[in-house]
Parts: sequence; C-alpha cells; structure tokens
Amino acid sequence: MSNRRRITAVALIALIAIGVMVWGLWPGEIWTGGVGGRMKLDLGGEVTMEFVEILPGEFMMGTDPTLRDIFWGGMPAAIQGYRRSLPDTYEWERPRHRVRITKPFWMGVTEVTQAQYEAVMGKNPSSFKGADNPVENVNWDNAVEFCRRLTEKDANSGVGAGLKPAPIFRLPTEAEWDYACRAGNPGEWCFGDNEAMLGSYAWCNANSGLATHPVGLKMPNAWGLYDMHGNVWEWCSDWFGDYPSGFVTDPTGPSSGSSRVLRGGSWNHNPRYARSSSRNRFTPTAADANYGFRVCMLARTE
Ligand SMILES: [Ca+2]
Repeated sequence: MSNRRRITAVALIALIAIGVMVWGLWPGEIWTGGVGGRMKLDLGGEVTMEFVEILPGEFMMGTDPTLRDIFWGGMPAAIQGYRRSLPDTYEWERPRHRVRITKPFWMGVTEVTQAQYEAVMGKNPSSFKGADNPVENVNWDNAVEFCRRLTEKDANSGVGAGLKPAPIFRLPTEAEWDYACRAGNPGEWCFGDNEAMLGSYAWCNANSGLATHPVGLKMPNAWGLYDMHGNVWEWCSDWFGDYPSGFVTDPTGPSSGSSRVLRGGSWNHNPRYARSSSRNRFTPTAADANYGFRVCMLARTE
C-alpha cells in the first residue's frame, strides 16, 4: 500500500470514528429518569397499595404532526375546525414538546382497586364488581376526595408508607402520568410502536370482553407500572387545554377549564386510544364505568 493510500485509509477510519462519536453525543432526544424504590402502604383490613418511586427526568410529550397535518394546517380556519372534530387526528396531542420533571414522586403501581376504594371511602360505586378490579364510576371530585382522605388516614393512623413526615396523596398531573406511562420509551406505547404487542400489556375493546379486569394481570411497563394502557381511563389533576409549545418544567395544565384530563384508554375503547400520547376529557362531576384513577404520593414539603 502506498503512503498516500495509507493516509487516505487512516483519514477515512478517523472520519468514521468521529462520526460515530458525534452521533452518540448528539442523540435526537435526551432521556434521563428511571425508578427508585418501591413502597407498600397498609390501608387496614389486609388491603395494601403499592407505589414505585419515579425519578426526575425529561421526555417528549405529545405527537408530532404528520404530512397530512401539515397539509390541513394550510387550510382555512373553518375547515381546520372540521378536521379537529374528526376522531383520528390526535389534534389534542399537539404540539409535541419537551417536558422536564424536576421532583421525584411515587406512582401507584396499579389503578386504585375496588378493595382500596372501599377501605378509604366506605363504598364501591363500580359497575363491574371485583375486589381487585379497578374502581370505576368515580368522577374527578370522588378521586380527589379519595386522595384527601388517604392523606388524612395516613397522617392520623401512622400505618402509612413510613415516610417522615407523613406524605401527601393526590392525582398525578397529566405530565407526571405521561412520563410514568412511557417509562423512557418515546414510541406510541410503553413498549414501542408495534401495536400487535398491545394485547400483552393492555385491556382494550379488542380483548377485554367489554369489561374491566383485575389490575396487574398484564405486563408492566419498564418502570413496573401496570395497566397504564387500557383497563380504565385514569383521571389526572389538570384542567383539559391545549398543550404549551417549547420546553416546560413540571407543567400542571391550564389554571381553569370545564373538563378534566383522562389518560390511557379503557376496556371499552379502541387500542389507538390507549397510546401513551392519547388524551381524553370529561366533566369533573360526571362518572362513567370507563373512568377510574391511580394515586400519586409525594413527600410533604410544607
Ligand atoms: Ca388504565
């Protein structure tokens, strides 16, 4: 090999090596976060509620516009209004934007079950009865009241999760829910984009027999959370509204509104509604057999 050829070969290898390094140092998305410990709360009567600690991190929330959206985006407002009313547009999910979660929080490993709801509220409004099935027929106000009573019960009884001081319980924000659902996966579902795998993770109308199922029977996501896709839609704390654009930190949604956010799809809905980005909304005072919730636990800071 001549010197010139040798120099060319070395230069080429060096160029490829630099290319690989730059590629590695410049990913399309920055993924941090993950999980910490697990904790079990004793609600009495042999009823427990388990939580997993979700660590701070960043993720992309929402759905990118498709070429079809860009086409529709150039249409007059009246036509765009019609398009927004179509079910498959995912218009509510835009713009896709970067979110940073700065504080750790504990997420309920499952949806709140009927046994858990009864232990705290003393009643069970569900249509599909079963101690381990998710509670449904609960409106947003009921879910918030459950969290309030759980906070009170835990502080008074001392049977709580062992955090000192006693923690507070509340609904997750929509961003916390979304972050926990994806568990680091930017795909359509927590396991990626292959819809054929959804049946292993979720109860939707395709496999539910049109009923809820006991929580935790399907595969958990990478952070150990069950039924984030399907079974029942889950109330979040936010008012429903358009997403912000750009980079946001610990978003809590609009300051006012007429409906509250629900996430994750249900036993009664098409698998597309169970996507990580899928959004739903409902009047906070209205209940339905499709709607349940899960609880978020935080260290008390005040
Ligand atoms: Ca669910």
